[in-house]
Amino acid sequence: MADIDARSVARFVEDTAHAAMPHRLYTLIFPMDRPNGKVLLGMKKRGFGQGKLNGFGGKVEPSESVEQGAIRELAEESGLRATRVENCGLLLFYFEDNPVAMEVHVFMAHEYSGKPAETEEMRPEWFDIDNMPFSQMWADDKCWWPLARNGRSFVGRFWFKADQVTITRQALTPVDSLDFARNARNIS
Ligand code: 8OG
Repeated sequence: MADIDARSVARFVEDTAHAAMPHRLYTLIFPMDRPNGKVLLGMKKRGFGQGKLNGFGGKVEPSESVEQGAIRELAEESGLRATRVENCGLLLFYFEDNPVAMEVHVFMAHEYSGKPAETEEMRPEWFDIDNMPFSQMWADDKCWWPLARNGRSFVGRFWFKADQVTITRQALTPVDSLDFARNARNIS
């Protein structure tokens, strides 16, 4: 099926029925300032997730690796150039009115250059990693952020109603490593 990205790794963590769904690949990257306990979020000004605070990211292009996509989206949306990133999570989202699953590869940016700048898509702002604005974020974020914040890797699956707010089912698992995804995608 044209919609199934060959680099999808969802089949490693999904049951057969879900693995047969088309999956679209996305990235999500959080610039971290560990010494000051801060993370850079952006207010999404348009499109899917408009009005929410989130990390930076978007669709992975066919011509790039997942990691390259994360770095590109961060530069486009915030002006920061990431020089050291870490893949920390795999998130799968199923919306009741959408036959296509979202496969989101989550990264932390530990080193980067430049200053955050507002773009057409995002208004960046630093937040305290222990006082996150969850009421303005996607509903699943408060579930897995504590793992990400503590440097743990994770695989999460969330089933949303069409309202994009109500979670009807969820499964979140800390994992020792996401190497299975890296090896399968051959990202570096
Ligand atoms: O290209 P576009 O901006 O539409 O990509 C969607 C972005 O939103 C992408 O970075 C993945 C991210 N995203 C979801 N769902 C969720 C979610 O539930 N929580 C968070 N934090 N990000 C999400 O698509």
